[in-house]
Amino acid sequence: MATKPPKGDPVQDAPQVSRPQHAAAGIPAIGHTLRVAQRQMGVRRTALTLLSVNQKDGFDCPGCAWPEGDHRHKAEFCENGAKAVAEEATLRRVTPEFFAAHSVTDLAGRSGYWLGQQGRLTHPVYLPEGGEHYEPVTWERAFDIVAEEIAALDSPDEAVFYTSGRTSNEAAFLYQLFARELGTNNLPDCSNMCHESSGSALSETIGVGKGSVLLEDLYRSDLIIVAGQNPGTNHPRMLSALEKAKANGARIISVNPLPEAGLERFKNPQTPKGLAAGASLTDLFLQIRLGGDQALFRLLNKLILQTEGAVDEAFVEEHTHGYEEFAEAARAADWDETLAATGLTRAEIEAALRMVLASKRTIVCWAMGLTQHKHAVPTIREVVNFLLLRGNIGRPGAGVCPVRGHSNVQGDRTMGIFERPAPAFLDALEREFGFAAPREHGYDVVRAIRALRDGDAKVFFAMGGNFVSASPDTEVTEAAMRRARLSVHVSTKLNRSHAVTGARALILPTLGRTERDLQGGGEQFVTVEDSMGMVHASRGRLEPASRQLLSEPAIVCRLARRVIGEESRTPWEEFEKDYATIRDRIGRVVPGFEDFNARVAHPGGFALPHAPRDERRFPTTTGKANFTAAPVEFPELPEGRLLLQTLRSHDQYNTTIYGLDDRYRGIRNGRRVVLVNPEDARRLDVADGSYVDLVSEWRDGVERRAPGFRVVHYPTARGCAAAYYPETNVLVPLDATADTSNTPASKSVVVRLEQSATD
Ligand SMILES: Nc1nc2c(c(=O)[nH]1)N[C@H]1C(S)=C(S)[C@@H](COP(=O)(O)OP(=O)(O)OC[C@H]3O[C@@H](n4cnc5c(=O)[nH]c(N)nc54)[C@H](O)[C@@H]3O)O[C@H]1N2
Ligand SMILES: Nc1nc2c(c(=O)[nH]1)N[C@H]1C(S)=C(S)[C@@H](COP(=O)(O)OP(=O)(O)OC[C@H]3O[C@@H](n4cnc5c(=O)[nH]c(N)nc54)[C@H](O)[C@@H]3O)O[C@H]1N2
Ligand SMILES: [Mo]
Repeated sequence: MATKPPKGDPVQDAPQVSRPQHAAAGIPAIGHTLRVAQRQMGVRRTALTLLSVNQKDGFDCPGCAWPEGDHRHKAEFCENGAKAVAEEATLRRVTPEFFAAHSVTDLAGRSGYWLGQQGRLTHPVYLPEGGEHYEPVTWERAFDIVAEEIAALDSPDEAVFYTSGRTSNEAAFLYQLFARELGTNNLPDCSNMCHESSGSALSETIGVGKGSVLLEDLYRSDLIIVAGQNPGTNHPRMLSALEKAKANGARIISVNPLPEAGLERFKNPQTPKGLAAGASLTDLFLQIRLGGDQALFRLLNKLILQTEGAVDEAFVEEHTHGYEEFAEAARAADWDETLAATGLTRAEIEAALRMVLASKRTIVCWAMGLTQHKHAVPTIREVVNFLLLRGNIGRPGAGVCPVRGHSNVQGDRTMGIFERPAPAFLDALEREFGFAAPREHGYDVVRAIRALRDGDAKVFFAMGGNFVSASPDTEVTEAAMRRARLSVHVSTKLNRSHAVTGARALILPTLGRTERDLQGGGEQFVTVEDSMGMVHASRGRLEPASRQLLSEPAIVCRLARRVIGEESRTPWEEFEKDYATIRDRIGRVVPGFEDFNARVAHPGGFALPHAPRDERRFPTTTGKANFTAAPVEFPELPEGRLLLQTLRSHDQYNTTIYGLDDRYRGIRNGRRVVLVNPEDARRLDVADGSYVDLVSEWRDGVERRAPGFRVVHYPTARGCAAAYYPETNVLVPLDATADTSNTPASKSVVVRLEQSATD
């Protein structure tokens, strides 16, 4: 089973628990960073590499999508960015000899941590049908195998092309072009599991599925609400921005079931002031119950409506639609229901209201705490209602700020990685490349898993990522993947998706961000788009991990030539040689990228247009910003159960585990822990330090169990629990997804705790 570290795995999960910390990113963080980095890269390489992260002529940090400031420090990296870099720039190698020594069965029995620790993939390798070991294969043969299996399909819709969010704009653009020339829109991506709910809610309400603020807006804001996000771990550079905002007078409300260290206090290692003082970031902490946010914002909206002069009537009149219906729904908001849904007190909500009313420029930031619930889309729409009411969109210092995850996940979507592309995008693609693009919607992640499970999809191709570990319902997903005829992974590092495969499997090793990309036309750079719609160049400096590696754009070009061949009029060869020629085409297809090559040459890059932000123009179906009025929902919790959120520790990047510690939360040397409020623990009779199985309860009656979690009494909101992803993905039912966006509801899994059977 996927859920327990196997006996042979030297990684022993033995959690030790101490008190959580109340401050993030101080001096210990830097010392820790260097130690982690040096273990992977050695001292000299560590210094060279970390110095070129996020510099104007360096590479974009593969950590998160938080934007770089204008004034880049010589050390514009954070602890976790450095870990992400070290993971890629490691000197360890996974060679053909490694695969000769370890069978796939052996690999399938290892923990994700162990797999990742083996180092960088160096050669293309192939697992033949019935084979026990991956064997080296030439690139030509690898592409032949993909072509064979695609040719054997009844329809191109039996192939699925997944993308993770590190892929560059250039590679992403080519990849979607290839899939569409082949004839399918089956382009699921990690965004389907991530910010899809934000995209759905924002495109419907403001007409653009992206955030409406730039970094400068944060600095000019007077209230920033951070809801459902843990920046101290997942976007550490955001803490510097919040610190600066505070210095300029902003106040901060954090809304979270957990008291996260970074939001409590922040010791900025990059400013002497921060070093000395250790700023307290949060002015008001609302310890909300999981899934209570829609109710909270709905009630705040009612209270705003009830306050004389609080609504920006001119804005509402001129720029919005649906106000009356929304106001009626908001007026019906109920205190008792809200207090039950949120677990907050009346006084706390009134304190928040005072801060909201005192603010002329409000920003709401959020991440997975809002997007991964059944009612995620109406929750984010309610946030939009909240901002619209006081004219907080399209005004400096105000707006929506969904904080993206993967460093280019936003850019990939802009480049057309989407299973439901806009007709205008396909029209432009057809005009530019002279082919008929498929119009039928493709599979998102959840639908792709069902298609594999049901035999409707037979070839699975992944541009990065770790599909089987990142996806919900691990056992269902793994069984589905094993039914594929062929699974192919373009990867930098070994992961579980290489061990749980289709009948035949390929691993295609690729260059990472940090590495020099030399092609026929000379040294290449690529481009990325950050969370705030800034596009800039990224140029690797290090020698590639192996001479066998191909870049992602080169892999797509060769694949397309082999699979589509003469039928394609696209100049794949030219694209491979010179990425500037790809950017020329992007400039002609994707709005906002006109004159791409010239503009990206500008140091720091350029900002993509955003109609609501730039001109208060809302390109929605009504031509206005839409208020919405969904019924309030919040998760129901049967007696004796807890609501489990699955989240990240401080020592992981999604399914990549850097180490077994979660320093800020006081957890060391183990990941199989479940954080439970002490009151709930008493009620459920689970002692701190005891071991339980987490058993998820879902309406299909199937038992989903994650065995052997150490109980940690922890100050989370009542009725709620937390445990790490991906160990708990086995508990998330495939069908438990957000309405509209179909994002797995990974932050609200109903579980019961059962005393673990002792071995
Ligand atoms: N170092 C590091 N950086 C990363 C990543 C990583 O794994 N490691 N992952 C990247 C990716 S892909 C992403 S998407 C982002 C993820 O960034 P986050 O969204 O910060 O990641 P999570 O760990 O899932 O944390 C969710 C947070 O929301 C809170 N929360 C959960 N449910 C609710 C709720 O119902 N309401 C409210 N108000 N709060 C809630 C949790 O307590 C937690 O603080 O980070 C990116 N950056
Ligand atoms: N239960 C639960 N499940 C979740 C989440 C959750 O909060 N809870 N979060 C969801 C979210 S927000 C996301 S974004 C997904 C993440 O899903 P994915 O993006 O699929 O997963 P990652 O773990 O980020 O992928 C790591 C792998 O990417 C490869 N890789 C790294 N860099 C590169 C590169 O430059 N090029 C290529 N080709 N490959 C590279 C490496 O081989 C590495 O093993 O997981 C989702 N799953
Ligand atoms: Mo994500």
